[in-house]
Amino acid sequence: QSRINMPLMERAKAATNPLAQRLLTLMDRKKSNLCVAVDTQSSVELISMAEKLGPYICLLKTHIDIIDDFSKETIQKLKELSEKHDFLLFEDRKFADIGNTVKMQYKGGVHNICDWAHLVTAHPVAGPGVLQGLCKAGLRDDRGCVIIAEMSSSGNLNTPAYIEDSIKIGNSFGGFVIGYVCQSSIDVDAGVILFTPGVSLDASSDSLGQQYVTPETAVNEKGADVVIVGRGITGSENPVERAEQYRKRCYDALCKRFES
Ligand code: BMP
Repeated sequence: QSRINMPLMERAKAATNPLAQRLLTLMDRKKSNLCVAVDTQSSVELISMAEKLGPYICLLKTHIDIIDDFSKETIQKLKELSEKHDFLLFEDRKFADIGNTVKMQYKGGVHNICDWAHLVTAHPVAGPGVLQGLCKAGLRDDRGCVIIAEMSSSGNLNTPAYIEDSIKIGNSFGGFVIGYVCQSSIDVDAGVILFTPGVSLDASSDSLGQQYVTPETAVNEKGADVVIVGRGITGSENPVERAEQYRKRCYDALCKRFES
């Protein structure tokens, strides 16, 4: 049995990374492989979405540096809601610099990301140093990284060789890297998690290069375990209803894949 058709709890048992185990178990418990991307500049809106959508998601993805009215209270509330509604916090910081710089970006500044974000993203373009740097700042059981192997945007520079090398780098940091952001069903161990953004039921693209597929295409053809949805939920008239619709479509597709 491979990652593709193994049930979540079997994969949790196969996972060597404690945070990957925790996320796979949480997905099974909540019947959700939906990560919502709340890309808003208002902390009030961010907290309100986290409160409303919390019951339907396994992960809340933030871009904390776009918040205009950021304060420590924003983080305090996010932490409280993460516990109340049983989801993990995923800061999409896309660290991409030399190790020494990302170490400071991870644990310093006003955002102090490693204090609160269970997961962060990193581009491996600078080489393994980016992960060495992040590990220096925050290697503990409830902190992990998702490597961006392949982007959803048109014209991206992620060649097959780049994707393959990204996975080699990620695999050599198995204690910290829990999976990959990608657009294809790359060959990874059963305990490793694939995350796929660029999913919408309404649009096939936006005006700035984003490309969308349906939840079913993401899970079945692109091998997604976790589906990342932003504006398809947050930009709709009824985000709660929409989140439940996406949750169900994404999770049903995943369960069908186990049975295949
Ligand atoms: P939306 O569904 O509104 O297009 O948002 C997608 C989210 O996923 C954004 O927060 C974006 O930064 C992120 N993302 C992406 O769209 N493609 C990638 O390849 C990697 C990402 O992190």
